[in-house]
Amino acid sequence: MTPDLFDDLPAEHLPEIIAEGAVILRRFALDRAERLLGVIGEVTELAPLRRMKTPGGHAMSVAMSCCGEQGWVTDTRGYRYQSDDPLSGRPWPSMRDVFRTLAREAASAAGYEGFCPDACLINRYEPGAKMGLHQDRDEHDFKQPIVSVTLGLSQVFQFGGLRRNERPVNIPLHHGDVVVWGGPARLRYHGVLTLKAGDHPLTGPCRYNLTFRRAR
Ligand code: MD3
Ligand code: FE
Repeated sequence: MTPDLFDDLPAEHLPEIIAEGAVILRRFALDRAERLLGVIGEVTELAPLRRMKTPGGHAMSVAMSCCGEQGWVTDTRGYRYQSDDPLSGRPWPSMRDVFRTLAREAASAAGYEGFCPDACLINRYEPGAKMGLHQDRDEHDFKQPIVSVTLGLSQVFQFGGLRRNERPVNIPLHHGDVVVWGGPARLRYHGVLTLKAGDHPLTGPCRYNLTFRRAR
């Protein structure tokens, strides 16, 4: 047997380049998953998870909350970032250090130095929940990357092209996986398939996804 070139490297965190500008860091957040989930609990006590309405008037299947100086909202008036939680009329809970540090470290591991997010979206998927193909284009500067973190149940991510009609590639994301999207991948269409029922030791029947962004 020929020894493999990568045998001595830890199986963890090997960057997997899925397209120019898009890097998967498998299990990158695993060792801090329980702390991240604790912070999700703390934030969502102040800004509860809610199913917002799309501009078309349909309730999204994913429940969302935010922390940071800016939060992403949708209602019949459209999609936007704003500094107040529309449920309470008060500022979103502040960005927590564990969150900020993870986002910065992951961006740096993917080649984006100095990432400083002002928004973290917290998505909670329960069985049956999904997110259709879309672009993230409500942010001010598309040169800033987005960092995403999966916690709990696995879910199939769909990674498309720069045009909606390009067929997406399916990529399963698991507990602790982090993906960084920047450069030419920043405006790619993407979504997630319907979450299947399951039971995760830390999150029970759901998947959480954190996305760190620079909105302004
Ligand atoms: C690719 N969330 O909140 S994260 C979203 O799993 C969103 O909750 C999904 O799409 C989720 O907007 C996917 C992965 C992701 C996030 C942003 C991207 C992939 C991206 C921006 C550009 C290209
Ligand atoms: Fe998105």
